[in-house]
Amino acid sequence: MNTQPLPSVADEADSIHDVLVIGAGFAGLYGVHRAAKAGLDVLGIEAGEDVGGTWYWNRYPGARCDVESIDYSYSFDADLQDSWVWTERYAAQPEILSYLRHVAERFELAERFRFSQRVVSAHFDEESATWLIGTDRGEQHRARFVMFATGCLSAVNKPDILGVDDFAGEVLHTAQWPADGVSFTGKRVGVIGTGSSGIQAVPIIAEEATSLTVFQRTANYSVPMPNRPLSAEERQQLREEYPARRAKCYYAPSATPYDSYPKAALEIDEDERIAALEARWRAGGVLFGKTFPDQNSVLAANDHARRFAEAKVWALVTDPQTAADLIPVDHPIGSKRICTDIGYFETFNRDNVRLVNLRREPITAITSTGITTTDASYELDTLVYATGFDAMTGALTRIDLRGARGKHIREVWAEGPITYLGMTIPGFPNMFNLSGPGSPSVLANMVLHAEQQVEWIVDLIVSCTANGIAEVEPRQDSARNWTDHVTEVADTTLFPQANSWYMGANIPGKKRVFMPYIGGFGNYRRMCDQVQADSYTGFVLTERS
Ligand code: NA7
Repeated sequence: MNTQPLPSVADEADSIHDVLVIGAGFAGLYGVHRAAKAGLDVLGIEAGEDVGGTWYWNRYPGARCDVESIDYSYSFDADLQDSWVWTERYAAQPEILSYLRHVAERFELAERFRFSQRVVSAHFDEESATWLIGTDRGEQHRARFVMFATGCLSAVNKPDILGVDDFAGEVLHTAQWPADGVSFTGKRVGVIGTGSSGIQAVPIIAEEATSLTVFQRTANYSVPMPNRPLSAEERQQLREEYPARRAKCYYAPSATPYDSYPKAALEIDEDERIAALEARWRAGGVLFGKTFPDQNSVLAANDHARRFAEAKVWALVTDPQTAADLIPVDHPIGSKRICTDIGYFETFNRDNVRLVNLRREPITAITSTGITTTDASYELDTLVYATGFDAMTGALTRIDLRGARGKHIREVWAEGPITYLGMTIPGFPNMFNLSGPGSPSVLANMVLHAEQQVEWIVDLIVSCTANGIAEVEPRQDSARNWTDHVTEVADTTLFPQANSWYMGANIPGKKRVFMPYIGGFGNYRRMCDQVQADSYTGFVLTERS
């Protein structure tokens, strides 16, 4: 927990910072560091007691990143990159949190943050061209520019089920997990949700609990995570390869160094296809979702990968009805974020684990003692919600965020999030949203993505400061064109066919639109660089006397 002395609130309310950064995750920490390094007066605000963002909140058992640790780490400082030792190929939550604490300490970032306060309002004051930010502690802070580094998977989704507040036992959400951990020993546990979080937590909870009941609304595709410790020799080799690896990632579609199979699935014969799928399955993780270049755009190509993954489930799960229930029936493989597991399907062979298919027997109510479905009552001691997030837009739309002329973000985004370059919003001058809708975001390695955006934004703020620009705002037409482009590119893929959180489909009433930019991180970076090189085309830059 951060214990650094902070300026008094009274001091704060009167001063105008150059930049406010909201959030102390990967993006926010680097935002503060980069802005401070550029000589800007920067203040960070964070809802948690400490740094970490996603990795602070998601402490559920089994939480692990599905991008390799050596890629899912900062590249901006060679000494940091060289000196930090990742112990596993895919880092678990505690190690990523330790890494972020180390970064905060190394670059003296924690003292620039006010912790344990959640931003509840952000209003643009046209008179002074500044943002006024209010927190749930009653503090107010003012700045010329604001960066929302509030995460795309941070606004927790707890479903509105009849009787949701009636359960008398322990209630947990994977994204609000107690720091002290939870004991499942001797407990009858229920987990609602089978996305990445549920799929990671289930095998571990099953080992400890007396019984585990998994309530599944939609089956998900999941690929084994080939995790293992990294040996000293491997680490040495990786260190030597790092510069070339990073250089490739900076312009790669997902900001990771892997390519798809060199031929399309439909160009090759069955033997070659199976060999390629098997190799990719063994390589493991989310990469299976793009084994072939045509896999996410041509349904027939996707079907090959889908059938291959389904055969794996049949081979792993003993009970035929359970195996059938665990196989998705409603979306192409990869069009919902593919999950990465350690022993998920095998867990359903345990005597103490059962799967409830909510498509066959929907939940009718949560009661004081458990969950009632149309077919049965399940008695529980502990109820775990692994029900995800109001992704990509929720962190902004849930606060009182008003831009110029008092326009609320909920009004401006009512028909889906409109952005320019995924970072800026028309009507919201001097405001930047990191990893937001309209950027590659969740489709890329989020750490390198955060570095790219932060550097671009800080360059823009420095340029405005140097040139007497008081306000920078994207033009309405440039935002419209960008957002249309985001949709057009998505429409060339199979992704819009799934009821995913990418589409906002998991939140009742949310506009159905594919939110991240699927045109590739490298292409996105080039476009951002071009806008900068062209003196910020698409923006209105306003001087003030
Ligand atoms: P996800 O992937 O959004 O998964 C949430 C799960 O919760 C999913 O299986 C949902 O089923 C289920 N859910 C949500 N609401 C309900 C209700 N009302 N009843 C039953 N089941 C429900 O969130 P995660 O936290 O697992 O992962 C989010 C991302 O974090 C992940 O993709 C990685 O990028 C990291 P549904 O599919 O909506 O039918």
